[in-house]
This record gives sequence, C-alpha cells and structure tokens, in this order.
Amino acid sequence: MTITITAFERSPDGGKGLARDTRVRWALEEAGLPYEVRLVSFAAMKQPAHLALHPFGQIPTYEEGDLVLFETGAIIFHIAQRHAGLLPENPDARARAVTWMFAALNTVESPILDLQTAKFAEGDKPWAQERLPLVMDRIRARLDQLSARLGGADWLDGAFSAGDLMMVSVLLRLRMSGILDEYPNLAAYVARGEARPAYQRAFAAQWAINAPSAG
Ligand code: GTB
Repeated sequence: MTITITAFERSPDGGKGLARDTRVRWALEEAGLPYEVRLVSFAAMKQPAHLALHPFGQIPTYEEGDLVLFETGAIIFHIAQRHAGLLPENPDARARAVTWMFAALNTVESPILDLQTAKFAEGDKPWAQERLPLVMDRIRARLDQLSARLGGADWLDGAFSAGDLMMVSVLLRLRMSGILDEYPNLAAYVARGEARPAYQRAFAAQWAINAPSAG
C-alpha cells in the first residue's frame, strides 16, 4: 500500500533537515519502505483538506490506505511496530525503546522547543535576554542527565532503535546553539545517527526540495 507523507513546500530551515518530516523519512528509510511526499504550503496547511488529516494544521502527516496519522511519535511508532529495523523483538527491550521515544519527545524536546520560542518568537521582547539563560540552563540540566546515562555507549539501550532515532532527531535542533558541543558523547551520538545510511537518504530527500538552489 502506498505511504504518503506531507512536508513543507519550502521549509523555513532551508534544508537543514530540522522540520519534522525528516524524522519520519528516516524511520521509513530504516524500515526500507518506499513513500511519496505531498508538499504543502503554510496556507494550505490551514485549509479544510489538510485539517481533515491534521487537526492542528501541521506537517508531517502519514497516509497508508484508509489510515491517516499525525504526530511524529505516533507515526514512527506505527512504522516501527509493523516493520523490522526500529524496535527489538524482545518485549522488555521493545518497551524500553518505546520509553526512550517518549523521553525524547516529552522530556528532552520540550526545553529545546522553549529555546526556539525564546529566540525566534520572543527574541524582540524586552525580557528576552533575561529569559534566554534560564532556558539554556533547563536544556543543560536534561543534557547532563542524558549524557550521564549514555556514557560511552553507542546507543541508549543496546542496538539502535526508534528511541535513538527520536532522540537524535530532537538533539539535532541544538546544533546551531553550540550546546551540544559541551557534551562530547552526545555530539558523537548525534553524529552516529546522522552517519546511518537511512538518515543520509532521508536528509538528501528533504534537501532536494528545500536547498536554497532547489526549485
Ligand atoms: N508534535 C508534532 C509532531 O511531532 O508531529 C509537531 C508538529 C510540528 O510542529 N510541525 C511543524 C509545523 O507544521 C513543522 S516542524 N509548523 C507549522 C505550523 O504549526 O503552522 C517544526 C519546524 C518548523 C521550522 C523549522 N525550521 O525552520 O528549522 C524546524 C521545525
């Protein structure tokens, strides 16, 4: 059955792979699944046709026959449950990998999103410079803990899993801030994720659409 995802017609990041379709593309590539992409403009995302797929008017969405999903956590969990390559067979190991997916989205991504808000949505407010260090410190508190848990391991819990895919995707957003470089083991962890052939294919596919020279 054909899988179709949606992505920005023109991503604001100019192809850095930071929009959330990249993590879904990566999961599809890890699972070896072909997929099609429907590009949507910001205006189209708020129109009824897209809102029927995504109640919050965002990308990405996932269509497979009659099934329509939104939220990258749910989409990647769906892919990982049905196809080999993203979750271990052992039930306990599988549950732990899913735990890391939730940890990435609920515990680590939240302060990182705060940083984007503080910089881009609130950057011109008179209190912005005062708030920024507080936001950065909340991120560092999480990275201290994550770094301690990862230690010298390659991945968070044995073999690479959807938990790592999600965590690396979330951490990638920090690269521009420089915070990641304060944690050599996390920087190496992210680099390991980016070096995976499946990530490379996912990145290249979104780059082909969003690179400044594209279109
Ligand atoms: N919780 C949802 C999920 O995980 O699927 C969040 C989905 C989401 O925030 N989608 C964003 C969106 O559609 C795109 S990725 N935003 C448009 C809107 O809400 O109107 C967020 C994003 C946007 C831009 C960059 N960038 O330029 O670097 C990076 C990430």
